[in-house]
Amino acid sequence: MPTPTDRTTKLGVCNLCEAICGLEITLERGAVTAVRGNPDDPLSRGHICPKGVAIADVHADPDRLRRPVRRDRATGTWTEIGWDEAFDLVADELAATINEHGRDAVGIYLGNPNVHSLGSMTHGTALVKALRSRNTYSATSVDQLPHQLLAHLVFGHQLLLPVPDIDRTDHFLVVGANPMASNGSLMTVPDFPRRVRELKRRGGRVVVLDPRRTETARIATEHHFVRPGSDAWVLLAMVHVLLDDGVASAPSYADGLDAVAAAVGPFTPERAEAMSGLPAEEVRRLARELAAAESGVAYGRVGVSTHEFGTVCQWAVTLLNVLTGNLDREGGAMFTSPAIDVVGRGIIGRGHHGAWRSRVRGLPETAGELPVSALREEIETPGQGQVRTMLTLSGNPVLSTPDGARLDEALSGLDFMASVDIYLNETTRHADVVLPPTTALERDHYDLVFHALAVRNTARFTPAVLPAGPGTRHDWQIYREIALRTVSRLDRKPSRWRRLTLQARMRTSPTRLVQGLLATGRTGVTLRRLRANPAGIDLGPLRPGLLPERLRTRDRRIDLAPQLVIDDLARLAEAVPPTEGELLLIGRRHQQDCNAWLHNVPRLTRGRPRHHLLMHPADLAARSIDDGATVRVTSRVGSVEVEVAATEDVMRGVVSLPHGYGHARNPGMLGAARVPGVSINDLTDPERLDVSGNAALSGVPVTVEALPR
Ligand SMILES: Nc1nc2c(c(=O)[nH]1)N[C@H]1C(S)=C(S)[C@@H](COP(=O)(O)OP(=O)(O)OC[C@H]3O[C@@H](n4cnc5c(=O)[nH]c(N)nc54)[C@H](O)[C@@H]3O)O[C@H]1N2
Ligand SMILES: Nc1nc2c(c(=O)[nH]1)N[C@H]1C(S)=C(S)[C@@H](COP(=O)(O)OP(=O)(O)OC[C@H]3O[C@@H](n4cnc5c(=O)[nH]c(N)nc54)[C@H](O)[C@@H]3O)O[C@H]1N2
Ligand code: SF4
Ligand SMILES: [Mo]
Repeated sequence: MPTPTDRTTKLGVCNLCEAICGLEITLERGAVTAVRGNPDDPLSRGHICPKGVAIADVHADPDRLRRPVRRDRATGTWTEIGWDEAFDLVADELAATINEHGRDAVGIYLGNPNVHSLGSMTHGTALVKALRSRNTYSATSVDQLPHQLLAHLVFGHQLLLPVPDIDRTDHFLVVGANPMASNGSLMTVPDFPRRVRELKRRGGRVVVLDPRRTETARIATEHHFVRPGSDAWVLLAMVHVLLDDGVASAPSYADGLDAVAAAVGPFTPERAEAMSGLPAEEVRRLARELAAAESGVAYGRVGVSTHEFGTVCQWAVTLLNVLTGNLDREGGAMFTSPAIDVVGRGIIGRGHHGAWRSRVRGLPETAGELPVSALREEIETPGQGQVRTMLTLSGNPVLSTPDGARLDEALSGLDFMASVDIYLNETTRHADVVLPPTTALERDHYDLVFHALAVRNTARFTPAVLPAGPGTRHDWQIYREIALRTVSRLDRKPSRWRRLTLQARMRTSPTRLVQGLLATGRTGVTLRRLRANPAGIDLGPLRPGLLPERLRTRDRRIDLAPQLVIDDLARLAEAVPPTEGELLLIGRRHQQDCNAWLHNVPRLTRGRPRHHLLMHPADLAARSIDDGATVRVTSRVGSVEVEVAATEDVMRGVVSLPHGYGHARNPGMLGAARVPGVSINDLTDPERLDVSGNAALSGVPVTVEALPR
């Protein structure tokens, strides 16, 4: 029995999703024995979900990597190597590729956890910049690229993203998002369930449009099915109704209302009905109720971002907020005022689009990244600029990007691959070297991104809860070594001044950088104050009236009708209504999963299996398939075999597979035994793209057939 003196409590933070919950962590003899939500956290107010409770399980996981490992290409066996050897090997190979084949021959993929780590935000981005490869890819283009492109075009900065003011709104229109499971995205909203209860208690309404009756749909005031991929029609028809009714108005700093009216003219509620299945009268009512609400906000997320018309959808959502007077207003779509203003101070760039194009398919870059749907062909197609060496940083594109099965093959043909990751996964198993950083509990954290997207202005600095394990390296130290050692080996070195700047930047710890950024900020929040208030400092609710000053467009005005979006409407207008009997595939998230990982954590994988293909009973009957049968699902690019589960929670004509499954593809993969199932991205199609280059993962046409017994 530990004595009371062995037990200490420290405040921590969960970095697993965008909700950034504050934690209270109990330590006994140096080991974590309990994790709770911190009730004193001004943002998360004690909220925690099952993943947060399990955060220390990742740290304790014996399968997690703690030392660099090197793969013997002949035998496939992995051996631990020293850090110096690993850094030199990676730097030698990166530099050799660049010296021989040019910078673009190094491909880089950045996965989702980069955004959740301070060291990756400060030093990982600097490494990527130092390598200056046009073949830079990330999870952004299977996620929120349409949001970023639209924010760049309309508000002048890719991260100037308005956030639903959920704590004060009277009407919350949720399109293609499931915050009850995801805890919110591009809307940092810990404790979504309680905030929704409060919203409804105030008499507010939550309206959900989703092809599946999700956990969020269940707690909503109303839910409507919409056919996957058809939302642009519905949302533009709602804009059409506002304009027709004469209730639409634009703020004085906005231009282009006439162009909007002309553009949405053809998108009537009747055509929306034909495309989406949502009755025209309902489309009209939804538009009118949003406009009539005291305050209201439309919000569209992954379901309408990973979409063939993702950018049009985000444009329409923005128009609904602007034209109902709800932008930059209490209870509407509001901008944050974070203690470290990554947008206003230009710490993250405004973004650009089409500055270069992918070599094989000619797809445009956005903010320095090419669409990850193009990665496979850039590795496989010979010629100048072919990707020969890959560097992946905290990601698993084999499971998370379209046609992952073929990317899997392509990765095995590389000259060299290095990965920074805490696990061997379906992607990093192809690496020659894997460099594992410390885990979140061993690192200091200040959230540069999610404070800037939160439903309330707060600031919080969390010192590492656990000491870094012996002989380990933080992610920023790994990035520092790779960057500095690679640059020093280049034939064509950057200028002396650039090298000195890089060295200075890389040698300053993330915490020191945060300290400097706070000291030069305008909110009066300093690192010293944050250390004295470890639960966080409350800076109050989101503030209205920040526009037009906060705009980053050159003229401090909003163009409501960006040409790129208007031009894409012709493609939308050509879309054809669905055919009888067709099936469209969508994804889903569960509260206990975290994209393609955490599947090695027993307490999150226990219980009923959740890998099934969900399908409507009538669609099953039409194909004489029994509930529970194993079926073959086939798309243009591939096919998988998986058990089916009948449910009326998906609309007819829609089937759903969870995203991030499919560890069984490689026997021996982590979590394979615990988590059966297949990868949805063996079915998704890299040819289906939004105008932004984002993958259209939603609404993939598939067939489903029973397998002979
Ligand atoms: N069909 C379909 N595909 C999707 C989606 C979908 O909804 N449907 N969702 C998309 C979205 S929104 C996203 S964000 C992507 C995610 O795609 P990815 O980012 O490619 O995949 P993750 O599963 O998040 O991979 C995270 C990896 O990071 C590692 N990791 C965890 N913590 C750390 C750390 O602290 N340091 C380092 N170095 N590594 C760490 C984990 O071991 C894991 O291997 O998937 C996308 N793909
Ligand atoms: N528990 C958990 N939380 C997470 C994650 C996780 O993996 N697990 N991942 C994190 C990440 S990286 C992200 S980006 C966020 C994502 O956060 P959300 O966007 O809230 O997450 P999803 O559950 O993917 O919600 C997408 C919804 O869109 C619906 N949908 C699919 N296609 C269409 C369509 O064509 N039209 C409409 N209207 N709806 C459609 C789906 O049925 C689904 O309910 O979640 C984050 N939080
Ligand atoms: S909601 Fe997100 S941040 Fe909060 S405990 Fe769960 S995973 Fe962590
Ligand atoms: Mo994401």
